[in-house]
Amino acid sequence: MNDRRSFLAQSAAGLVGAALVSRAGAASIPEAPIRTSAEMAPPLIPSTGRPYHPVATLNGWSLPWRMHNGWKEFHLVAEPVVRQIAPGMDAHLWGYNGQSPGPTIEVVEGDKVRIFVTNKLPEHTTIHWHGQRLPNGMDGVGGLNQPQIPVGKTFVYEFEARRPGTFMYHPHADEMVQMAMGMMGFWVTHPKDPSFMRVDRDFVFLLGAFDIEPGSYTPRVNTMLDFNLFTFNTRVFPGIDPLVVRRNERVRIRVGNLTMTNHPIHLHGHEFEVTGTDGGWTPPGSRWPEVTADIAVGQMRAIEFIASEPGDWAFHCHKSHHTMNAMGHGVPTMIGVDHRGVLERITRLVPEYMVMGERGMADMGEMEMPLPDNTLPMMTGSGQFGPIEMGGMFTTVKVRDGLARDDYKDPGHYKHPTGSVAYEWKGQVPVAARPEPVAPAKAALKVRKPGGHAGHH
Ligand SMILES: [Cu+2]
Repeated sequence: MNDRRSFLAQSAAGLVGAALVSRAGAASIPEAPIRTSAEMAPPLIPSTGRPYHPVATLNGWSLPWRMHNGWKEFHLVAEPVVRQIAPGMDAHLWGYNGQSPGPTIEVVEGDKVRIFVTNKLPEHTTIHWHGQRLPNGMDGVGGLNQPQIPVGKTFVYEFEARRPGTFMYHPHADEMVQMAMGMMGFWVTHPKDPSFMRVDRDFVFLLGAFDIEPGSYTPRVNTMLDFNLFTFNTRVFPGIDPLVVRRNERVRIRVGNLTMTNHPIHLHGHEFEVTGTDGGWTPPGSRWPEVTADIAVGQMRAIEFIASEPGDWAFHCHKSHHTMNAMGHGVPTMIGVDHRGVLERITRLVPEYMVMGERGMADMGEMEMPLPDNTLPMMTGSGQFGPIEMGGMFTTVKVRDGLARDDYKDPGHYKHPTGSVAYEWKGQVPVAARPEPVAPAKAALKVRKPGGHAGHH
C-alpha cells in the first residue's frame, strides 16, 4: 500500500490544482485540475465514493472529483491547449483541462454525476456524452437538447450513470472544427460489483486524426479525408506509452474512434476477444478469437486477453499509412527507377538533392534528413535491433515476468532468451529453380481476335 501511495504522490506532481480540490469543497464549483504533461499518470485509485478498479489512460490521466451531497462532481474546462504529439513536435489544439484528449472520467454504475463545463474557447461549445442513457436535455447536442455554452460561461450537466461500460465525450457544437482541433475524452462507468468482468490492467485511449502541415502547429480544420497524423490519445509513435503488463495478467484495452475512417487495430503474439462495445458488454457466447479488431468511426471496442507471452509485442493500426507520420505521401514511387546520370546533373544545380525511395523507403528510417521545425520524421523510432520505421498509430505491449501489480513504467527492451531471435543463415543458399518463362512474342502470336460476330470489324 505504501508503494502505491508514493506512486500516487509522484503522479500528483503532474497535476496542478489537484491538491486544491478538497479546499474548494466549500465553494460552489469544484476546482478544475489542469495537467500540462503528456506522460501517463498512474491509475487514479478512488479515495471517496464507491470502490472500483481504475483504468490507465495512455499518455493521459483521470479527472479527480469531489463528493458533494451525494453527487460526484467534476469540472471540465474547454480551452486552447498545447499538446506534445511526440518529442520534437507540439500542436496547438483545443482540449480540456490542459490537454487533448481531455482527462478520463471514471464513475461507478448508479453514481449521480454532476459535471461543470466552463467554456474558455473563442467560440461556443457543448459536450455530448456518447453512449450514455440520460435525460434528453443532458445529451449535449447544441440547439437540439440545450442552448450552446457561450464563451466564458459555465453550464452544468447532471445525470445518473445508469449503465456500466465504455463511453466517450466530445462537443456537439461546431463539431467538425472542434473535433479536428482535438476536443474529446474517455469515460468509463465501472460496475457496481467490482468483481464483475474483473481484469488486472485496463488501458483506455481514443483514436484521433489531424492534418498539420509539416513546420506548422495548428490543424487544418476543413480536411475531410487526407489527414497526415494518426494518433492514440493525440500522440504518435514513438511518443505513445507502451502498454506494460505483468505476464499472465488479464488485460483489457478499450479503444474509441473519433476519426473520419475505420482503424483495424492489431495485436501481435496473442489472440483476444471483443468483450465490450459502446453499447455494453458482449455476451460470452457471442465472442470469437481475433488478432485484429476493426473499429469503425464513432465506435468503441473493449478487447481482452491473457498476456501469457513475454516480449515486446507490436500493437498498431493495420492501415500502413496510419503508422507513418506527416510528410512524404505526395512522393512518387521510385522503386526500380534508375537515377544514374540524372542525380549527377541535378546535384550540379541543387547540391543537397537526395534521391528517395529507389530501393524502397527503408532508408528513411535511418536517414537524418533536414526537416522543417516542429516536424516529426515520417518513419522513426528505434529498437534494440535498429530503426523500427514506424510512426502514427503504433506502440508496443510489453509483457514481463515479475512486475509489481501497479508498475506501469517502461521496463526497457525485452531480453530474448538465447537462441530465440531470427538469425542469419551463414551456409550455402541454393539457386532457386524457376520454370522457363513463355516468350512474350510467341505467346502474343497465339492470341486470335474473336470472329464471327456482327459489329466486330
Ligand atoms: Cu488506422
